[in-house]
Amino acid sequence: ERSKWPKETIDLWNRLYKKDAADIETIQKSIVHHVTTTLARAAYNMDNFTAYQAVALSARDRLIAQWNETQGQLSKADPKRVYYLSLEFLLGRSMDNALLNLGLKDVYAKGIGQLGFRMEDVVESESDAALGNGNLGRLAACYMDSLATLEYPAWGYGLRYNYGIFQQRIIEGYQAEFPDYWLNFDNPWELPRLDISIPIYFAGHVHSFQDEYGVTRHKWVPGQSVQAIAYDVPIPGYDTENCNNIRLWRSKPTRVFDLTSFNEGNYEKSVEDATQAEKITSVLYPNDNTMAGKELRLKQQYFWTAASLHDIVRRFKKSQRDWSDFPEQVAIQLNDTHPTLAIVELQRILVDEEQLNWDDAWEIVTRTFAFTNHTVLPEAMEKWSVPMFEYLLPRHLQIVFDINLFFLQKVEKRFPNDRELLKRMSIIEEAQPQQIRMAHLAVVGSHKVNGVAALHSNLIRDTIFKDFVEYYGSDKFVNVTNGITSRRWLNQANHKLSELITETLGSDAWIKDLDLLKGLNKKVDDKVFQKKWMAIKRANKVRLAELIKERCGIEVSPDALFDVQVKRIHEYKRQFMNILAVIHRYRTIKSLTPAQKANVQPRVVIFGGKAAPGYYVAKLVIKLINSVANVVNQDPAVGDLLKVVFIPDYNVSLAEVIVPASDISQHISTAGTEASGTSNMKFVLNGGLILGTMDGANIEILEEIGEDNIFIFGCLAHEVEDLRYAQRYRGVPMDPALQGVLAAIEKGTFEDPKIFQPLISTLTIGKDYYLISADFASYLRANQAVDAAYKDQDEWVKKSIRCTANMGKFSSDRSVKEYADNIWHIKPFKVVDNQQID
Ligand code: F55
Repeated sequence: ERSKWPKETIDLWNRLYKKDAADIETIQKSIVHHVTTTLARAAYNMDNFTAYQAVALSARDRLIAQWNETQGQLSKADPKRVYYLSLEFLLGRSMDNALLNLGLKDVYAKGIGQLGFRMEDVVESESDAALGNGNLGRLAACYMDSLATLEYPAWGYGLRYNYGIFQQRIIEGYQAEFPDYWLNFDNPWELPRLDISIPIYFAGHVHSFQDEYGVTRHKWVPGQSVQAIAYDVPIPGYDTENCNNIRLWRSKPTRVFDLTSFNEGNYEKSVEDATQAEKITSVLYPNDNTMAGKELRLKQQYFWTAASLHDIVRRFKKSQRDWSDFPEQVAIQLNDTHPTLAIVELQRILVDEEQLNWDDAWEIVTRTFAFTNHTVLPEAMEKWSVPMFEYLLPRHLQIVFDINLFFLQKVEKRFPNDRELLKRMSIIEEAQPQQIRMAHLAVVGSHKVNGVAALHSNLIRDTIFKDFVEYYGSDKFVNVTNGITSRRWLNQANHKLSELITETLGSDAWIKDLDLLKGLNKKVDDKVFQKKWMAIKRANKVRLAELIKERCGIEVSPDALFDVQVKRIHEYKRQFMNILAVIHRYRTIKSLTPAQKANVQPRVVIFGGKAAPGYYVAKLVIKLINSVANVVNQDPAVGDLLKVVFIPDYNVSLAEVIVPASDISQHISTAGTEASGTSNMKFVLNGGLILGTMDGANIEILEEIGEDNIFIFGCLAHEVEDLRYAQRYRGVPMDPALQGVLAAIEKGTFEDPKIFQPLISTLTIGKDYYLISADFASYLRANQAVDAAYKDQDEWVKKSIRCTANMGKFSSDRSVKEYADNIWHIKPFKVVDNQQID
């Protein structure tokens, strides 16, 4: 025990334990030290990747020091903490961010420059940590950055997948998936905690008995066990000593169980069991916004929530407080329904293991959890089949049924004799077999439920959670509009623009207070400033053009309008509508006289994004884009007037190059389907304009930047239902321009039309669920408005500056503060730069 050490021992520690100085020589020494010892390389045998590893190890030493200091001071003060449970953390690269947040970017750049390396090359040697599908996972990463920067005591909990989101290659125009084995080379950004090993159980049966007071109690007698091993990823805040943590769990076989099968003489089975155990954290499920319903996925969810809760409860118990204080010390945020089992697991711990009575336990549980919903799409709603759930988690199933029973009894009391209402609100769906509705369980087990943009939060109140709003009252259902971190998405990704902004505002305080960007509004008409602004955009476009040349072999002109749609491929996001409009544009250009062609605004249409491997129609969209690109890009009648590009393997670090280079980006989901969108925020923050629908956060972006600086088209969310109805039952004809486009595909303009038949049939009258036909005419008009506006470069630059200037609201610092104040009720805890132990 440290507190029992004699004074001399403490003094000795304090003399030896000194934070490293941040001068160039100390830094270089530490890099060289890691090259020659940790990496066992000679200086002359060093490449960019080795340099990256050495810099990473050197930065990591400092992160560990900050991490230790933060966690030590937190343990002592023991303030309320928030735990962010997310199955996905899409962190991307770490090095640039770590150096920025440590405040050591410049000195490291100089240091390695003198050692013969360029910082850009070293930074680019790092591969992405891609433990996420899309912006649900990226949101978690932005929130972790903001939590640390705002000095909130917060931990993330997730899984350490061996394989992140698959790597996408395009083969003959089709998506092909390849494994992303990102741990091939050691990951310097994680700290393995091999000593933290938590047993996690599955299957078995429930033992019921009477306790000494004659009360019936239940005990789970599990049939299988695995171990959860902790890996910690330090998350430093920007310009602070605080360093938070993301704890990722990895599954490992349990020794005892191996030996049991081994002793039975069944060696093969013991090895097989071990393999099954390791499989749990082997791979990230690659579906976004669709539910797969696989047993292994349920195992992942329980493994992760049980390990995390075990850890949280252990930390709470150290303080020897009363259980009723638990919600005063712990807030747990559920990132979508994926961690909803945590609600059941905490109730099980409190009732079965800590012997609390049901109602006291349930009060603690519901005061602890809050739930973020990210979608209203029916196919994305998580449901688990009762038989499968019962086999893996027999005791948890009983608890779910009890939670449901007590809940429905209360509903019945408030709204008597309404069987339809009970059926609608039940956590159990009466199907064959029965299904557990995880969203209902999450609502019932939480004290706050939030959507991720104003429209979306209103929609969930009016649709999927309508009955619950009536029962609980509307205070439980709140909005927290998503945000993005200005550190990664402006300062790092667009460093030149960032420098111009700092120079113009006279300070870099905007990096931590994004509303300060408003100061740029007074520069909108400043010609010198405009020129600098456009020069930076052009340089970013040149950089992207080089990347396109290198990765796709396509030559594009940086003087053309860069039109970008990068995001997961999904029918509701309507990449299909985009490529159909590109075909329309192509056909129009082909019909023009040379004189008319001179007036056409040249455009490069850039696509990127992954389709879920089992999502056939989405994969056909990728094929169509590539087929169209093939024809258009080689047509001499078109030349530079139109180029079409599909950039393979879209990921976070590609986004960091693409986002700052866009003139227009497309966020064109059918109104009411995109919960928020966050890339829309990234593009506008970087001075790119939006072509979009009145959906998700587009609406709030419009409110902030003004309608003159955004191109909006299409039907509104409240019109969607009527439009679908009209289409289905009143035989509304297909848009004529769209008919022309489909005819062109069908006559074989872009490869064998048979390939695309399943895609085209999604537009059959009455089946066009995402309303491409209904929105097509206004989409084409909006595209023309974009062309016209871009031709007026004097006005365009003003729009671009106004975009950036008015994006302060969309900082994830603002979002996180709203969560902290209104949902978690936690306060910042400032770590003091104290290098002494005591
Ligand atoms: C991943 C797995 C499952 Cl099972 C379901 C959904 C996902 C997923 O990746 N969802 C996702 O990314 N949702 C998005 O969340 C963003 C952050 O809130 C929103 O901006 C976006 O609108 C929403 O689609």
